[in-house]
Amino acid sequence: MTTDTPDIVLHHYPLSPFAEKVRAVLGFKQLAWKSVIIPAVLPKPDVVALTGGYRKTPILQIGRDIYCDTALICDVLEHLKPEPALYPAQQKGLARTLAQWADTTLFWAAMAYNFQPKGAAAVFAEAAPEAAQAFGADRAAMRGGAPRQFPGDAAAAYKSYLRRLADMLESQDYLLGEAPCIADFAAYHPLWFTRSQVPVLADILSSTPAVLAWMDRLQSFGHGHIQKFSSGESVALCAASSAGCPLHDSRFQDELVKQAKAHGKLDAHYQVPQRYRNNLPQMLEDKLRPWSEADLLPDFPFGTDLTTDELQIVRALKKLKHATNHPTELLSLALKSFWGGKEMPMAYQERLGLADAHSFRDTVVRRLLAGNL
Ligand SMILES: N[C@@H](CCC(=O)N[C@@H](CS)C(=O)NCC(=O)O)C(=O)O
Repeated sequence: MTTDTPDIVLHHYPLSPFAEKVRAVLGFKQLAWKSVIIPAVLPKPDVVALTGGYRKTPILQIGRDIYCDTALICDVLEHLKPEPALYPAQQKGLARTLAQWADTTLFWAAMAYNFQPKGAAAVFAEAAPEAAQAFGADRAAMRGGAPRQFPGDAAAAYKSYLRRLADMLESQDYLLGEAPCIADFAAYHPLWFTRSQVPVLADILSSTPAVLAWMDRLQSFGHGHIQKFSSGESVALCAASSAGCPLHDSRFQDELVKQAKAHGKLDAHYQVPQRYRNNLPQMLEDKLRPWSEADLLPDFPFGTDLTTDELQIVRALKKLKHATNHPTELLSLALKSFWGGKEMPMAYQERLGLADAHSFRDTVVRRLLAGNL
């Protein structure tokens, strides 16, 4: 991994198909990552502490940021390492839509097929009977008591979906072309479960050899470079990253660090690295100036309900507000206004409630604004 790629931590367990989707994407992108093994059933205290309540698998952690749901996780990985791409330029919408179908319709049919009594017995062959019972009860509670599809119905649907995939692979190596995309990884993981976790039921795949060959191709990417990590280490990483985040406004960092130290979330000697201390509005303004001056950063890129007159007033008010904190600016503004003799249009005066202004304060404000319209 290059030094500017942050630590990627995946919280998962080996048997999880959705985790296999992400592991395969990590392999495709040849990323290095830290692996935290989490429980497959509740309770999961460390997981819910990190997510704030979400219990599903997998979750992705980058420093103090936690990403739930594999659709989002894949977006984040694409952002971190854009090549090789998961979202083909010309087919982004199609790829996402096909992935969504695979993560839902295909997944549920496949899992109902995989967990028919023969499959469940194979999955829990080595486990204690209580483990199988706990798993069944946990998943039934997750489904809100709703039954799984009947195995016969699930098998019929699964077969028909496998044929659809085979059709797509007739003249190309991957579902949408010659390179894998998000749709391939989404369709792969439920089938991976059938093939590797319930081989007693894997015969269903043999009538679509093109699908098996495609699975081999996806499997050959591997899982990337894995390093073991404990859940305690991941919680510590989260705590240690909190104040170092480059996104925190530097004006609030000292107070945040003080609070985090008081609550034992940060080491008493922690100091925000110098490179994050200049995260100030002025710094952003300076960086963006060339584009603002070239008129490439409109104030309201998505449009505004304000009229042109109102926009002009807002600009003048902003200038005035800024000047009140900068005495020399205020002085030159005042000189310009009082000697310029410019009048504010009546429509503006009315809009600001200054049309009938007689007090000294209102008269000064009206003059100051008029000079800077
Ligand atoms: N839409 C979610 C679905 C994740 C999901 O259902 N994962 C299963 C494991 S494959 C799960 O969370 N099972 C319960 C658990 O692990 O606690 C995603 O894409 O991440």
